[in-house]
Amino acid sequence: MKLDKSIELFNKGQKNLVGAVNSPVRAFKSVGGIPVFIDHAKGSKIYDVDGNEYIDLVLSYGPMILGHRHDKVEKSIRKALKKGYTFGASTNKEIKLAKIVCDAFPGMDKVRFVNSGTEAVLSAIRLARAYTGHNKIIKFSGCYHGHTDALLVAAGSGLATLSLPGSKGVPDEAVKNTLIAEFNNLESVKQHMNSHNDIAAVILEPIAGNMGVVQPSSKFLHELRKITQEAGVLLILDEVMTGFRSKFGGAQELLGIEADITCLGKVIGGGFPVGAYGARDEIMNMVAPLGGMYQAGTLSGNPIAMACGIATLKELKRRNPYRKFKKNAAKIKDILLKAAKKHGVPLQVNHFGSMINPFFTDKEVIDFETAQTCDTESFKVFFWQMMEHGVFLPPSQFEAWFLSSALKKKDLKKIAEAVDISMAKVAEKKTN
Ligand code: KE4
Repeated sequence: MKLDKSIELFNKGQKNLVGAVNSPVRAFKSVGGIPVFIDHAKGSKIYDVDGNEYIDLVLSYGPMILGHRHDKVEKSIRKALKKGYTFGASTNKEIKLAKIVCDAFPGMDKVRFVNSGTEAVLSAIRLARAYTGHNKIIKFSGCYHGHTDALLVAAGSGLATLSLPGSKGVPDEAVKNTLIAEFNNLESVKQHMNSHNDIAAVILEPIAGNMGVVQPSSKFLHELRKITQEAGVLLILDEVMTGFRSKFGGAQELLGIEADITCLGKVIGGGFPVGAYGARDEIMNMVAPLGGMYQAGTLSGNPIAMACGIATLKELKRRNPYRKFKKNAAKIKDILLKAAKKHGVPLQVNHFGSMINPFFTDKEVIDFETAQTCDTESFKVFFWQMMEHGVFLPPSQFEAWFLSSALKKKDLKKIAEAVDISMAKVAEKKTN
């Protein structure tokens, strides 16, 4: 596989960019080799600077749910561009997107747009503290909520990939109010709640996607909602990844649970930088300029990003691709398990809606601990073989794969061929 130009750009990028990337996972650290640099994308395909074509199962870690450069979305962006890029004042587009989002989330009366999932989460934490007057936050090991200091402990995603326990530069004071519980383990939450009377909120990904895809047991979520409700502890559901991905709206409606505060990102910007946090009026009315909890942003509600988000969500609502997502995810799961069985490779596959990923382990993956039993060396072999055979995967065992509505039957056929060859290679490497 020719990667000359990516290598050239990777070397050139070292001078003025940290590791030639603007987000650590893009450096391919956990799979080794040189990260590919992308030239362009359209529909279900993405093309690197050396002209290699791939079926894209990264989708920029979620946003490109309609595939790349969807005609209707692009038309809306071009139209918005003609009016100007940003004004530092409100536009009707922010009201339009806010209505679409709030109508899709029963528990949400108001929303505030920001520029990333991280910003949405850090604002939600501050809001929970403002509303309850308490400071402690419970998070779950393996869940990743962006890089806000208070939550960079026992996180997933890049931190799980890089096996960094936390992060340098995060002072102890910043995490002294953060308590760690175990996903799918209610006792670990109860212990904290019985030992502390100043807990503001519990935050979790309703479907974890940052330790790989790990679903909550149905009892866990409902029990968690019950005990937090009874204790006056807010439940923050981080749907930055799951929002609009498993159904139009959030995973919470599918799972039959309602958050006090919901965080969103990725899909709601359709590829432009948009994050959001929302809740019922009595909570959101605490946010400036209505209340005393301050949060602001120069480009929050940016009109081009709003236009892209509106067009993306409108097309998602019209297309309603969720049944197809579920079908395709089940097909890919079947392809992976069949190939693993054929070649004698221990494999688990978890999926939820249009998020899916294989775990190279013989243990059922139900939390961060079991996710950590994966053989990341096998994943590394699998990853590069899939790249060689035209399938672009997230370069980490602990990142979810994403499906778009642009995925075609012939793409699934190609994925099946690539999986079979890649699994054979994994088996071969394991025996050598
Ligand atoms: P951003 O600040 O990256 O927009 O969102 C942070 C975030 C918050 N919550 C959840 C559940 C998330 O998954 C994320 C970001 N996800 C990672 C991928 N696992 C983004 C990719 C990256 O870090 O480059």
